[in-house]
Amino acid sequence: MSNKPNVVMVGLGYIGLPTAALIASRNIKVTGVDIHQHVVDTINKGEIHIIEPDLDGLVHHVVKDKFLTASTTPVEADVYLIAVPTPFKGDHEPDISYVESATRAILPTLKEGVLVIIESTSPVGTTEKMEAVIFSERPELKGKIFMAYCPERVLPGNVIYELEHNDRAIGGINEESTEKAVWFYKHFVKGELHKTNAKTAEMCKLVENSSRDAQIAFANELSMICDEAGINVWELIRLANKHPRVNILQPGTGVGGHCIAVDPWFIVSEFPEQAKIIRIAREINNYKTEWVIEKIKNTALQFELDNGKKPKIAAMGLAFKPNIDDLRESPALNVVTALQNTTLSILAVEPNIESHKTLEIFSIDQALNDADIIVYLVAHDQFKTLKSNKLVLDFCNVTNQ
Ligand code: SAJ
Repeated sequence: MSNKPNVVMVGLGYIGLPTAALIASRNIKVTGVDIHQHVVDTINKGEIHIIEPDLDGLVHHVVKDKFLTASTTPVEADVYLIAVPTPFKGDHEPDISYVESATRAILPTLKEGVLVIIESTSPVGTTEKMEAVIFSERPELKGKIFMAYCPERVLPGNVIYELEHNDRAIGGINEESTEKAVWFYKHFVKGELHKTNAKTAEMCKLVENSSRDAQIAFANELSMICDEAGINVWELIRLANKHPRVNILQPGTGVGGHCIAVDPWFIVSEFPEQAKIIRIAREINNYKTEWVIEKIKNTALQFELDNGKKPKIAAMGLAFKPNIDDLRESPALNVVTALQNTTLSILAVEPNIESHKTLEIFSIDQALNDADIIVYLVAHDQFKTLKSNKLVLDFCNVTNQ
């Protein structure tokens, strides 16, 4: 393998594109592969099709310098990375068909000595399954290529920085593969590269997000207990966290995003007997969103009884977490959608977006002015200094800061 490898990145989404651009920024030739022609065309123009701070400038630069090109078909390379989605099918079972089709797509271009790395969040055993796919179609490559699993662990909104600086767990199908993958990541990662085997690396990714999910579930459960008990949950958590070995996270509208609410199911579906806390944490966090909806409906009902008219409700925040514009898998959006299916009148506010395809977006001022009840669903910075003498339901502790 030459000193600077040629790279193919299959999947140019939220992880694949920033990773491809970062690698290309080290003057390494990267061919980004995506099945969507419009994605390929956009990138080849030096533009991007996703929202992520600092990514547009980086992509523009590496495309202009010809280190990154996009294509719908893979080419020959030294290193192949797979970063395609792994959605659910049926009852929360992981669907690895995209990983398999990506593997099959690169099959004809593989040659002796190449390194194949899967980055897609995957159920335990996926790398070994893909190894079997490759060797059943190309038996002559048995023992002659390297394969590893290396999950990304970047925070949406801070992807470029974290891709470069976070530690990584790297697990090969054998030791030579692990070593080869470590050599490769050293080209662009400044964080520590931790060696393990493929299965452990696969499980590591799932466990990281399950751990966070379970901790958030604990906070959400506390919030519902405190509501019954007449205790301010935020004060309670602040006080409990004064203990040197306690660190309770923050309750909210529920858990959203594309990772934490998804990955724990990969463990539950594979290990249903053992994965008890992991399953119940998922259920609690989903239930918290239902609980919020009920709370708002009951408050609206009481308002109507007291005032003889239906209230207008300002729903403050639609994103899946504070200070981003990403509405995918958002519990706040689920709350608003559920309330819009009732007879209640909802003024949706999301200061980080200008418009939405189905919802009318109101300005903060208009919503505060027109609404009878203000409901805080996401702790955006823009909400922290707002004052109102209306009835307030704060599910994310934005009014006490
Ligand atoms: N949330 C709470 N309370 C908290 C913290 C978060 O309710 O105290 C909610 C957020 O509002 C949001 C959800 O949890 O709805 C998830 O937000 P997040 O910021 O915890 O995580 P993500 O989904 O943006 O990114 C996670 C990260 N994983 C971990 O922190 C363990 C990130 O490092 C992963 O790379 C990413 O998942 C991924 O791609 O898997």
